[in-house]
Amino acid sequence: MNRVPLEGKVLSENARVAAELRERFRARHVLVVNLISSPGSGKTTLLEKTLNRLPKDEKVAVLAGDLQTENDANRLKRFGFPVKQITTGGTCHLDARMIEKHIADWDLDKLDLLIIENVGNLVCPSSYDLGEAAKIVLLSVTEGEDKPLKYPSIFFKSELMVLTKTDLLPHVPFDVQEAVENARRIHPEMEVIKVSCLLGNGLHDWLNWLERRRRAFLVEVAETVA
Ligand SMILES: Nc1nc2c(ncn2[C@@H]2O[C@H](COP(=O)(O)OP(=O)(O)OP(=O)(O)O)[C@@H](O)[C@H]2O)c(=O)[nH]1
Ligand SMILES: [Mg+2]
Repeated sequence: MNRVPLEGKVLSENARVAAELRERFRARHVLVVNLISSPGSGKTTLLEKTLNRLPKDEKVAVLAGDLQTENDANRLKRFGFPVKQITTGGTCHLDARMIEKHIADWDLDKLDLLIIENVGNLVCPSSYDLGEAAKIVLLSVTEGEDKPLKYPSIFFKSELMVLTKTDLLPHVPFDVQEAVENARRIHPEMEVIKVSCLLGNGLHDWLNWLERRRRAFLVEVAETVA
């Protein structure tokens, strides 16, 4: 079988469903962000800290993707917001149909923010549009500052890079400036936030970014409607 045409078909079907989802999210004023990183960079930990700090009446929900286990959803459900796990079986990324299926019984009018934690992988998730407004890439300081150059697609498509685990900087030979320069060689407008979930550093900047991004999204939606 010829793999390329089949892959093209899958991606164009995904793009169609993602476009429908994007329209629905915009119509209901739900900002959707898609968190992508290699396994273990700290996506769920960042979300734990985020949910812990958000006001209890914040209209936020989370979809967490993994090949197996409900572990991440269980970690995140403790904060009282709607959370669902998507277990993909063997698939190394989430796709738009999975999102469509898992939000089917959620009332989007009751949400302002939907955070998707993608399957830990720097390659496959970058090809699958989920109808999100923004992709966010996480890079931890233990991964090496060359990763934006090695995995350019996800750095090119993300508007924000969250540099995680900065508390480990004294213990690893990681050059922050070089990592940021590499990310901006791939994507010159890349915004960067440095966080340590262990110490709490940078979480304020991250929460501010989410708030600013939501305001920009609402303006963008209003301008399209007008
Ligand atoms: N030192 C340090 N460790 C951290 C920090 N954030 C996360 N970790 C640790 O990194 C490991 C992986 O964190 P997770 O949040 O599960 O990572 P993830 O990206 O969600 O992993 P997957 O969902 O499996 O891809 C855990 O042992 C965390 O405790 C941090 O800021 N500093
Ligand atoms: Mg996780």
